[in-house]
Amino acid sequence: MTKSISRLFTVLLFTIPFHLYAQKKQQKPNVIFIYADDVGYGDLSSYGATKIATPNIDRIGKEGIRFTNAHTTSATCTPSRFGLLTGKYPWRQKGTGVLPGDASLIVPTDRLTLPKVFQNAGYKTASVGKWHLGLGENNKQINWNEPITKGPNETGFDYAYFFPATSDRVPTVFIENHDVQGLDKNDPITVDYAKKIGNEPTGLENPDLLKLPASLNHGHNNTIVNGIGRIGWMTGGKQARWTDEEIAHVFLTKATQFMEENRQNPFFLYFSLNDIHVPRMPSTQFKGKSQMGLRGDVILQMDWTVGEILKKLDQLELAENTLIIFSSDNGPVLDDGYADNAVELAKGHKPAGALRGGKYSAFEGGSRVPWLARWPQTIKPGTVSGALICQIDMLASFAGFFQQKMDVDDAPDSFNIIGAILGKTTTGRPYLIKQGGALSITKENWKYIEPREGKAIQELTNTETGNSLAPQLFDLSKDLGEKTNLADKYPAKVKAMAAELARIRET
Ligand code: NG6
Ligand code: CA
Repeated sequence: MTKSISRLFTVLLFTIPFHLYAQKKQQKPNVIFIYADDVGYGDLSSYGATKIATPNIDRIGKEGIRFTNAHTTSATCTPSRFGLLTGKYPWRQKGTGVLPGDASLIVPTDRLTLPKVFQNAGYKTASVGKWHLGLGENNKQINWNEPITKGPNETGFDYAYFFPATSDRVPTVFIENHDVQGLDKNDPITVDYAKKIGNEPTGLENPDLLKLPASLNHGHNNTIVNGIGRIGWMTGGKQARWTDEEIAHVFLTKATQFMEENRQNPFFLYFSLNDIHVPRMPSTQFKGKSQMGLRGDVILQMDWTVGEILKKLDQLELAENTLIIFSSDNGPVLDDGYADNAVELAKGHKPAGALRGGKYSAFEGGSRVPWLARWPQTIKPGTVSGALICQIDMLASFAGFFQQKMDVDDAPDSFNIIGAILGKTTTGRPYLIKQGGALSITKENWKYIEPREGKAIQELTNTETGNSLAPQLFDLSKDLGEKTNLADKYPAKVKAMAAELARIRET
């Protein structure tokens, strides 16, 4: 009841349907959501980076809008993507943490999803790039040698070209819709995450075969593919295995093909980049081109990729009526498993900018991310917005934009804030719950992180986790870096925010 009232309220308050935006009678806008991996709040020149330049991504903001208070739901990939596609906080569903490469699909196939909103509006939809939301039936082992039963196609994407999990996890293959690409039936694929299978070299036993050594103690030392030790073991599928240096180009080709094929009709492209996740393996074009080693090189590669998408929009004469959004799935990390010297070579570059923490953290560094958007017909160039927005709001915002009705059970945590997303208002969502390890709630200028057991520093990645047995309260308007815990000074505020967090958690 309360939920439906609040939904009605937000629909009335924030709905600005599509026809009010369109200046002349025309086709609905194409929407491209570019989802980079592990890009921090300080990694782009438009967000203050000085040691690396990202002119193409910055251009989106210059010709459109740049957000300073935009967020993921979570500080890692799988839950953030789950939130984006379902409009539901990932912590409401078990098993939404970082998934292995052989996990079952965790996005429900019988509920509204972000791509289905676009399908319902008559769009062609595609998912190109990293998937990391599981595949196949619940608790059933995936057979990689047959068509894979459930995945992006079943959750709302007409077309999909992707890899299953992360590039540091097996199986290291591309899948088009339901089928592993380049598979030789006489060399079937087997995958295991519990034990070694087959007799191929592993990073642990054959470190001499590695072109990119693993960092100490991170793992990443199972089956070696393309000279890189992975998480998990695989056998077979030799011909189907990717070359890491080609991933960015392969995904870009598939993305631009989809744009070309759909130039005559509205499309939604979810373009989920492999960059800048580990293993950072730039193509020859970008090797050694930054002054920051491999991590810098893949930032340049990512920026180039975005530039190619912008070029393609110009070539197809689609730029004017396309909303293109760039964001990231979680905050930055330097050492995430491979000895690529990212820490040493950062030389003063601050991947999280002024924020505390990074990937895996409950502090802002984990989940406050870049978000730039351009839609020339609608968004005023050069807008900078401090509206509180979250990727989880894409679903209800676009449902509102198309004036679609949603069930109360659909996207329960998604707000229709299309006005903020398109820069028409700076009123964003009223509050936001985020997940590092601990949950936090942000409302107006205040952020409360609930007490949580566990280490204050995750040693492997040298991340401040935000874990503390004491409640933490920060005034983000004065202390974006979350340096001064004000919990003792404002006990009533702590109590109120803890109660609100508990209430939302239980709804
Ligand atoms: C972690 C991996 C890390 C990365 C991450 C997923 C270890 C020690 N670390 O478990 O390397 O793969 O999972 O990243 O295994 S994410 O961006 O997809 O969430
Ligand atoms: Ca990520």
